[in-house]
Amino acid sequence: RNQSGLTIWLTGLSASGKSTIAVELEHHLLSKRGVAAYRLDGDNIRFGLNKDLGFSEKDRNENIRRIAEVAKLFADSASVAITSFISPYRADRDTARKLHQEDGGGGGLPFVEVFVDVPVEVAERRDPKGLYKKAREGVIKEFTGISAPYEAPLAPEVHIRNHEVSVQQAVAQIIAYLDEKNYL
Ligand code: GGZ
Repeated sequence: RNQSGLTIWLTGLSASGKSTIAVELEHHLLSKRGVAAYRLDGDNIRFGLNKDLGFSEKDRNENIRRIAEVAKLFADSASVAITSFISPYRADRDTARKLHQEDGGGGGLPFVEVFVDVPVEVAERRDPKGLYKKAREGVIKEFTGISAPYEAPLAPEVHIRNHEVSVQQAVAQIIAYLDEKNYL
């Protein structure tokens, strides 16, 4: 098995299903493969390390920069880091990728970008937390997909059309890629 770990970077709109996939993927890696996996998400990052940050473009840039650094530490410790953040800016995701792949003498760490793709109409119809509604009403400003940009990945390692598949199928798609690359 790849001794140096890797980062699986989920990106997609609010309510696209990133967290659900991340939870199932982590569980699969731990229970079926015996691989140490650790999830970074809003609950353990935005309420802790990044509680000083909001949702302006500048704060999102910094949010993603710090998350990339932390994910790299987990990957470097031979864990599979699974991040689930909107990460709406292509440049930020590319910086996260470079941070992993640049060779610090050890050949770099694999960075697997997973686009959790649902049309914004689908995410807005789901609206599990009522955030899209608040964004439409102007109560929440700069809401991704409504009043702030989401720059879709151009060449993600894995592209999940998440309104068309089950969570098990989504996880299987990611695992198939990891197996193909011999990352596990
Ligand atoms: C987007 C927002 C916003 C704004 C609060 N725009 O569905 P959720 O609730 O649980 O996930 C969203 C989460 C996004 O945080 P991230 O750290 O993933 O964003 S980023 O990568 O862009 O830094 C949503 C909630 O926070 N939320 N305000 N304005 N999502």
